[in-house]
Amino acid sequence: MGKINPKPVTGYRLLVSEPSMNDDTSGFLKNISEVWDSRWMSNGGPKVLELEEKFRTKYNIPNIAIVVNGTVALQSALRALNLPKGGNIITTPFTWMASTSSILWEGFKPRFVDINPYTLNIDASKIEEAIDEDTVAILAVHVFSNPCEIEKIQKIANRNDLKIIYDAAHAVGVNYKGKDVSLYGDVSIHSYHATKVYNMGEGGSVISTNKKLMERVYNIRNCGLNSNKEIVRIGTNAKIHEVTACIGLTNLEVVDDSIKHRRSLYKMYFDSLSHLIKDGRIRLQKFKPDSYNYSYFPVILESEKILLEVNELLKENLIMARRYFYPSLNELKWGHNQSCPISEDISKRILCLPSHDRVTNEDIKIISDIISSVVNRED
Ligand code: T4K
Repeated sequence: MGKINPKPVTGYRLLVSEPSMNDDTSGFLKNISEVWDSRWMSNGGPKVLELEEKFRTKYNIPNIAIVVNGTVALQSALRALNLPKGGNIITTPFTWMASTSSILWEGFKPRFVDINPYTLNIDASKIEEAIDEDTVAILAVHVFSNPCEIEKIQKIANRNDLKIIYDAAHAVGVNYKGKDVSLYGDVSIHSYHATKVYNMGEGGSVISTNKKLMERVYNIRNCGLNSNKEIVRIGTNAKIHEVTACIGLTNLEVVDDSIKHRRSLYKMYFDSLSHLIKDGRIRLQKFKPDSYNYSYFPVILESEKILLEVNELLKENLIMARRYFYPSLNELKWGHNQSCPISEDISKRILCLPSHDRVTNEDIKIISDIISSVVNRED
C-alpha cells in the first residue's frame, strides 16, 4: 500500500499517522472532471449526495449529514438537540479538545467524569454521582474507536431524562452488537480528518436515527435554511465542497483495507512488545476485538519520565509519536479545577505510536527495540 515518501514535510522519516489514500485515482479523476463540467461545487451537490448514500448503504445508517469537520459536527449535534442553554454536560477529560470546546462554544458547562483506566472511556459507574439539577446531557467519546459502556449509559440517561451525544470521531466502521456504533445514543458524530482511518482531508458527519433531529441538522448545516430555502433557524455553514466529496468517495473504497492493515500492525506491535506487556512494564487499551478499528496504537508506559525518554529516542530516529491525549482536559483552565486523577495519570503516560498504511514490520521492530531499551534501562 503506497510508495515510500522520502521527505515528509515534517522532517520525520515515519509519521504517527498518515492519510489512508486510495492509490487508484482513476475514479477520483473521473469524479473531479464531472464536478468541473457540471459547474456545481457546493450546496448539496450530486457528489455529496452520492457519498451520503454510500455511507447509508455501507454502514446501514438511516440518516447522515456530512459536514466540514468533526468539531462542527459536534457543535451542530449539540445545537440540534435543543437543550436548555447554560446546562451542565457530563463528559470525559481524556480526549481531543473538540468535545469540551464544543460544549463551551454552544454555551454549556462541561462536568468532567473520570475514565476507566483500562478502556480509557468515561467510567459509567461514576456518571450518576455527577448529575445535578442543571445536567442536560452526556457527551461520551468512543476513545480510539473503543465503544463506551453503551447500555449502562443509556440506562442512566433514561433514569435522569438526559440526552446522549456520542463522539465517534475515531470509530468509523465499528460495529457494536449487530449495528454501527454511531447508531447508539441520541446522536453521534464522526471525523474524517486526514489523521483518521477514513479521511477526506477535512470532514465529519452527524448521524442519528431521529429523523426530526436530523432535519434540524440539515438546516443548521445550510445556514438555517430548510429544503424550501426558508430561514427556519440560526444555522452555520457546515457544507462540504464537491471536490472534498470526491476524495471521500475514492477513499471509502479503501477504508476496509486500511482497517485490515492497521489490525495487522496491531498484531505486529503486540508480538514485538509482548515481553514488556507480559511483565506489566507497558499496558495496552482494553477493547473487544470485533468492535474496534485499530486506527491508533496507544501504549501506556510506567511513568511520564519513561514516555519522554522514549519519545526523545524516537525523535532521534526521525520517528514521530504523539501524546494523544495530553493534557487531561479537566486540567485546562476551562476545567474549573475538577479532579479526574485517573485521566490525569494516564494522560501523562500514554503515547500513540505510528499506525498507518506505510508502517512496516521493520519500523515496528525499531520502535519496539527503542521502547524496550528505555524500559529496561529504568530497572
Ligand atoms: N473528537 C475526537 C475524539 C477527535 O480526536 C477529534 C479530532 C475531533 C473530535 C474533532 O474532529 P475534527 O474537527 O478534527 O475533524 C489531529 C487532528 O487534527 C484531529 O482531527 C484529531 N482529532 C486529533 C486526535 O489529531 P494533530 O494536531 O495531532 O495533527 P498533526 O498535524 O500533528 O498531524 C498528526 C500526524 O499526521 C503527523 O504525523 C503528520 C500527519 N499528517 C497530518 C496531516 C494533516 C499527514 O501525514 N498528512 C496530513 O495531511 O491533530
